[in-house]
Amino acid sequence: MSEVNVALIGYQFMGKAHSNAYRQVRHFFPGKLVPRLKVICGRNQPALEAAARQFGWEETETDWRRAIERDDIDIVDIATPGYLHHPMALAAAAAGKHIICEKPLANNLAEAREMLHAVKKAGVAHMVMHNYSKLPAMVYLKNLVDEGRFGTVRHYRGSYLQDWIINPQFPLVWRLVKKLTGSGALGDIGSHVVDLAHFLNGPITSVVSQMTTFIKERPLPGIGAGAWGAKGQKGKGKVTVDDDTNFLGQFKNGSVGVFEASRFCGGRRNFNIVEIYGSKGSASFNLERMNEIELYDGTEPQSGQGFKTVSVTESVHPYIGAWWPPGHVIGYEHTFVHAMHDFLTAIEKNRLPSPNFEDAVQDHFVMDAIERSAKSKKWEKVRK
Ligand code: SOE
Repeated sequence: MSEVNVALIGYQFMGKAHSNAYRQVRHFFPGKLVPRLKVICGRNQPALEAAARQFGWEETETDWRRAIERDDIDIVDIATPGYLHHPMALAAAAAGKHIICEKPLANNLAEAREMLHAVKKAGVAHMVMHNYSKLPAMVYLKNLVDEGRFGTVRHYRGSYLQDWIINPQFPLVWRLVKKLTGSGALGDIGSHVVDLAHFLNGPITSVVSQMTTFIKERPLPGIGAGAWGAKGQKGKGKVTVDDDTNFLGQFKNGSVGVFEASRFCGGRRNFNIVEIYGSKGSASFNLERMNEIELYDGTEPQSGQGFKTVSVTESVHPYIGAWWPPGHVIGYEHTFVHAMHDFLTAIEKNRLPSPNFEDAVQDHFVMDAIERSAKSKKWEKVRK
């Protein structure tokens, strides 16, 4: 076994999820490379030190460039707001580090392309944390699609609905400011929708879309607004991204797609659903019931037809054998453990992890077309 030293940049929601994954991965998925939680980076020293103690990081660093340039660092993990992904990935690639980057890869297509070019030139491993393709149910579904279980796919549905900013008094956090996040619902949750669609049903070739901002301005957050110079300011600021994005898509395989990404669907806390309808059968998945998938077999005798619920908790299901006996369910955080396992295995075997920056650029091609269509009000081709 050998250790790989990690520098994690970011200590909030994703910093917590990634830290947990590094600590858990080798307890459940034995492997040669063992991640060492070497240094965690952030701007606020007291909060950073508290996070280091809570998550078990050896050191803290408030200058992310210094962390990236350390000779003893092997992996740089970017878990920051989107506007920092591009400069951090370019610096990490130039320093020859393997890179994990939170989704969406970048704030726009041009940045994403530069990041892909940089990691290819550096010859380092690279993965984008589209963690939902690491769900046992999603890998199981992909296997069924690839085996032809559903026949010719005709109709694909992908919806990711949340409701955390329905209240107009919710402050203007970085995810609502274009220069910090690139786009709103589209990049944050729509990127998951696109990535899963690509993973399960192949390339999307054209789209028509609508992008809506319901609440045009919000109270400035007293704290954390330093990133864009509003620190401590009172009053309101302009929302500059989409709250709700819907689009239709045409897949390369001839099937059609219906997609939604919204933060304004009350009661939907993390309602990420996938439905696939083919000539021989169908499937329906809901992240909020992530240990189950509904399957319909159209080849059964009519008297026995109907959706059945499969509990994706058997040892033969992807990743499950490392965890618990059948019926002992797993959770959201396990998807990050699976991702870290796959990333470390790819490095061990000197092959590209997935999903990687190339996959993420394919997602950005689609998101770029969605933004063009929202402006043109016409179908737009996904331009490579
Ligand atoms: C949005 O609130 C969010 O945190 C996304 O950014 C994550 O990618 C998703 O997994 C949960 O919801």
